Amino acid sequence: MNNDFLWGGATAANQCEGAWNTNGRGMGIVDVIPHGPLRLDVMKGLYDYHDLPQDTYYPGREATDAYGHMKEDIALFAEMGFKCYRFSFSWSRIFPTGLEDKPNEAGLRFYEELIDELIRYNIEPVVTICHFDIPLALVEKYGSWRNRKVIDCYLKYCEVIFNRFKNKVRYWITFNEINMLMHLPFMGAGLQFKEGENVLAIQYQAAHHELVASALATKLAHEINPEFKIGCMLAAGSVYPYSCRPEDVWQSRVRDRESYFFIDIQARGTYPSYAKKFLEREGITIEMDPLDEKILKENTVDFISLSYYNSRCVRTDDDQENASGNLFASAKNPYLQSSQWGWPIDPMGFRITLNDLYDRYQKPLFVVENGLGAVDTLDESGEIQDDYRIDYLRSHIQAMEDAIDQDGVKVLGYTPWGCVDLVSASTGEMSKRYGMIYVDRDDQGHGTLERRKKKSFYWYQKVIQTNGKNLD
Ligand code: BGP
Repeated sequence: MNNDFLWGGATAANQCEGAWNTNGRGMGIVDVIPHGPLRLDVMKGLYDYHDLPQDTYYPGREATDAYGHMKEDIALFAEMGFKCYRFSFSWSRIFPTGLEDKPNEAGLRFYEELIDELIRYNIEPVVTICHFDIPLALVEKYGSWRNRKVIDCYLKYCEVIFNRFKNKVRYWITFNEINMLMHLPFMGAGLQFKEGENVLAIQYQAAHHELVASALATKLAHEINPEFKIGCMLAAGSVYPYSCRPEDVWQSRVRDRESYFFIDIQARGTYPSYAKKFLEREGITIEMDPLDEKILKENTVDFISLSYYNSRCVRTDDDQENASGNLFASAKNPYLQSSQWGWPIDPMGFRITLNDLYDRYQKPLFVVENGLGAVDTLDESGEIQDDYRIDYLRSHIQAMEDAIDQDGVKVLGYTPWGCVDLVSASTGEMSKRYGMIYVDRDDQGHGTLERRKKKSFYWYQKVIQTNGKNLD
């Protein structure tokens, strides 16, 4: 492991910040994503949030109040020894509707204080510009990313933050899990669909707009500060064939390409041939401006960031797919145990995924999410003995180290997800916890918000101290 390896942790504004109507923040999509049975359909863009019942609980609005606990949380990260911290800006805190000419100074000041606090502890900020986040006004006015005009709104936002934090932030990620747009289109990209619309065509058009926005942001970033490092971000996890039946093997490639599609464009700069053929077969024509192809070609990313929770698996002899409880369709892999939420646990899959991505792109990788969502309970003395989480992290860090040391994969850093407990993106629950720091809050929004160190806190502290050598 290099000495400059960036050990840290990751969060995102939409799931931890709260303070949804504080200091001029406008509404964002997270503020209308409910807890409960309608959540999934809202996140898929199939249920209109305007129709939600009056008494709906929206867990993202207050979340874990990372806004109000900013200094306290960062002090704990520093105590764990973080070298970096990945977090996201809330777009609507800076441009409340996305349409203003001038940013909301109070919003910018909050992030400035946060960044200054990190720098004070020598923690490198890693900023996600858009993590499942868009001002709600842009959804209402333009239908979000389906409209090309949103590219300009995004660039205006980028210009402001790049200039403001020009000398303080080096690592930027343009869109979190850009491929989530295909799975949870409202949560991922603010897309909603009306009956009879061609959903796939809208998704690919919106994806094109995000890809052009990402490339233009990369261009702008490099103009403002050539030292900036700009990354894309993939919800990764290689797809295994269930058997060596050639059909299974082929289908696993097809599935992988559904995700690679995005990164192929962001890292290599052109629409891949398989995607052109696929769109042609589906009768989808993406509307492009004459300069789009040139923009994509000339402005590829500097690094590839990814989340890895599990591998996926595909079989062609059985329709009973998606048995894994995950958002990505997957057959159940009989060789793997699963988490309490049915997500397979596969550290070797992590090594495979890192190798697959590095072989394909030959650009540095940055693992910006990994971890185990689990229920934590306080014992009689108020301690949280989360050995299950330590086991998960240990085996995954080992797999990453194997990829680096044995296979020569270049990895810039590792930031486990939800280092301080936060609201789950898929379920809206607090009980699905990832953190090394416990937050006292439950699924209904009750609790003191008090922070408490778990056993994994001390374990990870030692991992960082020894630069990943001591994983015991
Ligand atoms: C990724 C997201 C995160 C995060 C994580 C864990 O998809 O980028 O925002 O939430 O997954 O998923 P969940 O919260 O659904 O357990």
